[in-house]
Amino acid sequence: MSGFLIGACGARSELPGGQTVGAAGTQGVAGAPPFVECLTVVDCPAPPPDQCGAAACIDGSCSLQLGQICDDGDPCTADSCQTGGCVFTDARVDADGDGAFASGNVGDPKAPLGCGTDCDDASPRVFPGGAEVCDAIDNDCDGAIDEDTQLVPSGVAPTLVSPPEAERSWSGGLAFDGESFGASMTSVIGRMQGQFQQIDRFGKLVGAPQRIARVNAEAYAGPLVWSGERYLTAYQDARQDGNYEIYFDLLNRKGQRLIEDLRVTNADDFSLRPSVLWTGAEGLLIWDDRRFERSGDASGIFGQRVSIDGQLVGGNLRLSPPGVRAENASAALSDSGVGVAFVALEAGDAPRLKFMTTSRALEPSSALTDIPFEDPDAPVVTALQDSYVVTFHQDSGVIGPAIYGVVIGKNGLVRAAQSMTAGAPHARGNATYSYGDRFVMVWADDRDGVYQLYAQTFDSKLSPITPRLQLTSGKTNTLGPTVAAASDGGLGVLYTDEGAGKPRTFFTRLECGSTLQLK
Ligand SMILES: [Ca+2]
Ligand SMILES: [Ca+2]
Ligand SMILES: [Ca+2]
Ligand SMILES: [Ca+2]
Repeated sequence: MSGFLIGACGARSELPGGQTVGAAGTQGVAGAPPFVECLTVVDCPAPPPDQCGAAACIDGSCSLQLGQICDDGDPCTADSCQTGGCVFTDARVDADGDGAFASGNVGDPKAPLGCGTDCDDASPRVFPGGAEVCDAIDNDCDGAIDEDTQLVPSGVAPTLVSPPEAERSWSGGLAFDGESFGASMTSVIGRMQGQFQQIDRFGKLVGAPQRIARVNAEAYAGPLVWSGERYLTAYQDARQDGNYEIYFDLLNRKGQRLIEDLRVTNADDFSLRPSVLWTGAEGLLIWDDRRFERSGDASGIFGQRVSIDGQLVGGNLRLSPPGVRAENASAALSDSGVGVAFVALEAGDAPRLKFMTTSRALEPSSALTDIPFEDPDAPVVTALQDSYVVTFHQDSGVIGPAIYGVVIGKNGLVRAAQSMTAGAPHARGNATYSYGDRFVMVWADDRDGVYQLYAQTFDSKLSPITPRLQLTSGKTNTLGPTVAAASDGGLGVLYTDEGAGKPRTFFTRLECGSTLQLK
């Protein structure tokens, strides 16, 4: 090609009109080629986008006449030269479509072409003037998180979730998928089975309940976690000759199974009570396991990593130390790893509360913390920004009068231990939701003569920062709460109403209200 061009060119010593160029956008300078060979103008360098000018191909050589440089001095516009004149266009971007342009400007690499006021242009729930809701996010870009908000009763009657054909039903797990809730419950329909029910964020049932396991084998419904795209769940059932083993399933937002039931344990004796965590990359299961009891060793707390397409990652991992009789585990994910609380049965079957941390790969990363307390039962772990909280009740054969809490720093030291509720003969069963700097706890106590559910928000020192709210007020015991937060800041609560000998599963919710309106 170049041979043709050279052959086609005329006398190369004669400079064409205008200025010759050696590279796009530069004027001819000493040392640069005196001209660029061309067949047509498209072979020639063009002026830079923000400068006017005209290129030409004259007698096989490029010519570039440079004109006005377009610069309005405004970093929030894109400068260009079009058809011989400067054009300045608004270059601000609103990537999340909430009407507020990204903050920053062209000099800010985090917000190119910004110049707006949206402090998070990846979230339509965040913009100046946005409604602040209870979601641990600064929705109105004023630098304060969840200011002037608190949970308030919705005023809506609870929704019966378990189906009419269930002879009995108990709450299992609850999660929010970005639009609606997913609930799991243990229902007796001939035999026990785990069922999934989709519930919209106002508490209305969506579609029919789905059985969670493919095999119908005396299953207890377990917790649900939403990955952003699918639910993870784990449960125990008796399909292996009545020997309870842990299984794992993936469900879509309607509760339809996406994989074959994945067997997690193959253990002598029972494996029970799985917790499920989602790290953002894989699932973590943590459960009680008695596989070593018959060989003279103790029951233990075990863990398993699971991939998002339903494959085991590595094998079962024993988390609690050998020789410690451990059961009744709860786990929560923090920035730094996983906090695990459990009950260890010591000499004379005396229960003691223990806490340990692991990495996100479930490698134990701390020694056991012993939490001095008589007869602890049913611990629940909550991860805050700088600490873990373990909440639990007391069972010495008689249920104790309060829900208790301890704060454990990331270094494993216990910072406080105290009763968090008061005023009832008995309190039991709690569920928590973390906002990072505070958490809401839902529990059951019988100050009214029957167990009713209550909710209250506590700070990281376990001090209450909102009034206690009553969630249920029927004539029969309501127990077994499990909670999940919706994107509007509301809190869904799934629970069991024991009824008159016929337990059923219900859903209720708290709304996120403005304390300014309440005043
Ligand atoms: Ca925006
Ligand atoms: Ca935004
Ligand atoms: Ca704010
Ligand atoms: Ca907020």
